[in-house]
Amino acid sequence: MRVDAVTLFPGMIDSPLSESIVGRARAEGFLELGFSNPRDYAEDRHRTVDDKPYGGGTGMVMMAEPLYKAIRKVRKKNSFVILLTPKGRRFDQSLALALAKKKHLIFICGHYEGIDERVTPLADLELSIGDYVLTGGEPAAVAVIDAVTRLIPGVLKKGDATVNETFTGGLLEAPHYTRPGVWRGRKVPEALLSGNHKRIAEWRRERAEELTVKSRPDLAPAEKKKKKALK
Ligand code: 6GU
Repeated sequence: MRVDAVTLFPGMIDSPLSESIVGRARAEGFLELGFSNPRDYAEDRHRTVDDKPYGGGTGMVMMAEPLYKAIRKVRKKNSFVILLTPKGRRFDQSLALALAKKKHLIFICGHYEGIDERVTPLADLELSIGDYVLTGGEPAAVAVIDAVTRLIPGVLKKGDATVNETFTGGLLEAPHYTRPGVWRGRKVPEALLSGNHKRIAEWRRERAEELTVKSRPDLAPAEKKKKKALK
């Protein structure tokens, strides 16, 4: 997959996505990540990319033309253009799965108070990563690119590593343990040491349901919630 980020601060995206699994996915060619900087398309000698908002108010607004030219530089026929903004649709795992099927993603990262509204029709999707405000779209681009890259076939070592994970099955994942069997007096749950695959699967299912009801009741199936509420 090809991904281009339109950003004034490419280092905020390039650096975190050079580490770990995504860094390896880039080195192995699963992900090709490029950048287009609106600053390179500024038209005055100060290379200005932002200006005061019409109608007054605090903060600066990213100007349409440098942003437009930076997008035009990387946009192709098959590009899917995503504008990162706290006003967008909330990102989730089902959206990550859909985006992982695309050939080319372009992420537009707004900064300052926002971008000139006339650029927004260039986007196929306006996307937010949650109900809080970041200084800019870059950390959101990192989160979305990370979540999408690990779903590209071949990126994760085990082909089925994403099948049973948190959110894919609609439940949070059961807890994990590794050696030692007793750590500072705390034991690994008996079921996991039993070697009985059916018992282990049942234990994981029960813990997943319990955890989901407790930490994310909004994700829990209705009948589980009712049962819990009556107990
Ligand atoms: Cl995509 N951008 C900004 N600036 N803040 C956010 C966000 C995006 N998603 C959540 N908060």
